[in-house]
Amino acid sequence: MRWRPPGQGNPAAEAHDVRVSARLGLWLATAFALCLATGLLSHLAQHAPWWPGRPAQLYRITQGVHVLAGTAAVPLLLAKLWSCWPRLSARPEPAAPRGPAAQRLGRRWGYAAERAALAVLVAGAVLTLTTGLVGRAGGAPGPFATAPTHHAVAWLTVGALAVHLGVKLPRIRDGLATPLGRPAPERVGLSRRDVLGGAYLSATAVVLATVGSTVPALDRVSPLARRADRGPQGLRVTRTASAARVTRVDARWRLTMQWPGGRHEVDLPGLAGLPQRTLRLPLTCVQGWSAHADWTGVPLVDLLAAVGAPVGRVTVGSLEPVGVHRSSVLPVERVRDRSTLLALRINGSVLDLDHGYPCRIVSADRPGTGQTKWVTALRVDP
Ligand SMILES: Nc1nc2c(c(=O)[nH]1)N[C@H]1C(S)=C(S)[C@@H](COP(=O)(O)O)O[C@H]1N2
Ligand SMILES: [Mo]
Repeated sequence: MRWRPPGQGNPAAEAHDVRVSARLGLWLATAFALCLATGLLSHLAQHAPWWPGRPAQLYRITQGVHVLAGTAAVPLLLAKLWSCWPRLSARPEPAAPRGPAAQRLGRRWGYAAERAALAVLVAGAVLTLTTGLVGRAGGAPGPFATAPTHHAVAWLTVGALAVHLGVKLPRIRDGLATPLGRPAPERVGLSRRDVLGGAYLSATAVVLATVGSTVPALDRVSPLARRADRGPQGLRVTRTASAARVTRVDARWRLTMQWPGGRHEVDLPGLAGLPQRTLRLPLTCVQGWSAHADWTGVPLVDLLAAVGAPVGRVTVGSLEPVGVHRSSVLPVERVRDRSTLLALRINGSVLDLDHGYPCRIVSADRPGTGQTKWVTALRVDP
């Protein structure tokens, strides 16, 4: 179905016309582009050993923007789908009955391909945002792997979006270049401006409602933000000790360090007796929230030197019996960095059990998944 100038079509369809869809599409594509760029950066922060770890706030910003742009995309996508709906179900204009058979066949296949890409785009966008929201809420329970699903459907969406933009470019250009105009007098229902205004307002509202999780200074304007300062010792806790089934740490606790050809055990007074370093660092979760604290502990590299261990990749083990984040791996670049601490204190006092007592990893610009709590073992692979 070709787009008709207003006045020529159904007067109830004003809000569905291509000027509205194109403008919503522009904002939605901007939000998706931000999500893609920051998603890739966050992925590197999680997985690339060469990720610099500086500035210490980098992951906090990339992941915060990622989650906020994804959140803003939800009302934009709903409005966009609603505005395009009549055209989604439209049939193509019949091919000229007397045209060459090959041309008619080509048109039919072209149409089928475009529709298939559109189906992937709609399903992919809905699934990407849904899995993103589930991840933001802490992940799905059970074996459903939220993050890999999110990544896979995001790539499908990006591919389908590229096809869609390529096919629709002339129409998008038209739609954006045509002024919104006054509401048609015979209009029924919402005007173009109503729909756009509503969508922009909702996108702004959901961002403001949650921005405080990422930018603690704004948590007054964010009723839905999870306050960073609500928790033991003035810092929120995502995974409590009881949830991780770490109920108590007894006096026999030792940190066991192992490397090829060597092994050393140190108790808590032993660790506390080593030279300590205090750093103000953010703790950032993939869910988008982040919080700052002063962390005091032994730089990991100093600890290795003190016990005569070589420097290498370090696998960190915790007291947590099960759970995906009970262990983590620090690439050697991170181990060498003196801002990677085995932290014993938070804001000046001994870590609460919920914060990882007796010690936890805290490293600059490291995604939360690697800030392992309740550490009990370090294995060094030089
Ligand atoms: N042992 C252990 N350490 C862990 C986790 C965990 O589940 N178990 N969760 C990690 C994640 S995903 C985050 S975001 C941070 C959050 O720290 P918090 O639970 O103190 O808020 O801890 C990390 N350290
Ligand atoms: Mo996390």
